[in-house]
Amino acid sequence: MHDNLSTWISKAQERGLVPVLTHRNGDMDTVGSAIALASTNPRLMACGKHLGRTAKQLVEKLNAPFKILGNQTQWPENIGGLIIVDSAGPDQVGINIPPDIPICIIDHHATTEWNLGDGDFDGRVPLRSTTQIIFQYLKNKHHECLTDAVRKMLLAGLITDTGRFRHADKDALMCGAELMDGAGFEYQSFVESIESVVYSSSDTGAMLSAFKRSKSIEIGDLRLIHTNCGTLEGRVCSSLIGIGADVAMAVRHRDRTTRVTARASRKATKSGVHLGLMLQELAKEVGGEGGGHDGAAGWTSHLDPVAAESAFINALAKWRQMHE
Ligand SMILES: [Mn+2]
Repeated sequence: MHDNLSTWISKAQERGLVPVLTHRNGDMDTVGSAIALASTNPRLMACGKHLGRTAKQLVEKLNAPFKILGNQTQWPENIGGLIIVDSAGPDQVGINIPPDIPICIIDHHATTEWNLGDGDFDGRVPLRSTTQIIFQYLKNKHHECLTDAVRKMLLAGLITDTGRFRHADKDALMCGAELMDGAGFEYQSFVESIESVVYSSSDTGAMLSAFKRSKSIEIGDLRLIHTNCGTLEGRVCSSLIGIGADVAMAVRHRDRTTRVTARASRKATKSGVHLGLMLQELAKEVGGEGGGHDGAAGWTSHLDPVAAESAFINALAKWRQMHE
């Protein structure tokens, strides 16, 4: 795979610029992957719709090259190819993908909505984070690019996507160790620096209100806690898992779009819950786009929030009956 990826990239950069586009959530895995990969060639450019909190902080601290694309982005004429990292489908980047340009997908999600053609490159590998795929490629093909800054980008993506290694497996742990092997910085201080994301008092207030509105229901042997909130849904859901939910779900409604964010405990996924596949199926049935991992997934649709909430609860009950 690494030889083919390297060939695809060199052909693309001969034709022109090669944007490396991130998922619109701008999380550390997608941003770290894009910046690390873009460091291998001057014609590669890391860019995307948004930088999440942790990613923004690290990009600023390391002065890493990343271009935020506005809503009216006009792609330059001379694009030789487009690389998209950590996104399970075209709608997840939040920007229209120019037609008739070869694309390269590098992703680790369990579900996928991409339709790839002849000149496209399929770099999908079921690992715990996209940064692992990028690290393996750099290790084999561009070892000189593994500077401390690039290692930090990759490590931060690995740490956040595995929930501080709680959802890691052997490969993810080994990747962490390899990233530290030869690094000129200390692991503990680095973790402390990326964990020190400061929440504003309005963020904390929004999360507290979301907890107050939370409702707990039993679906078979599963305890579902669900709520709605306008920001930091992922953080709210993982906190709800921390207080005893098997599955946590938060609904956000903005600009006539309803976003459902869901998390499941390891106990739940081991007993057959797969939120990514469940939400992918639900989106096919009632509309919108859904997918992700077994324990972390999302679904965006134009349903009203109450309808989306009950659709999720029904889907989970149905899934439970079929996959227990
Ligand atoms: Mn990821």
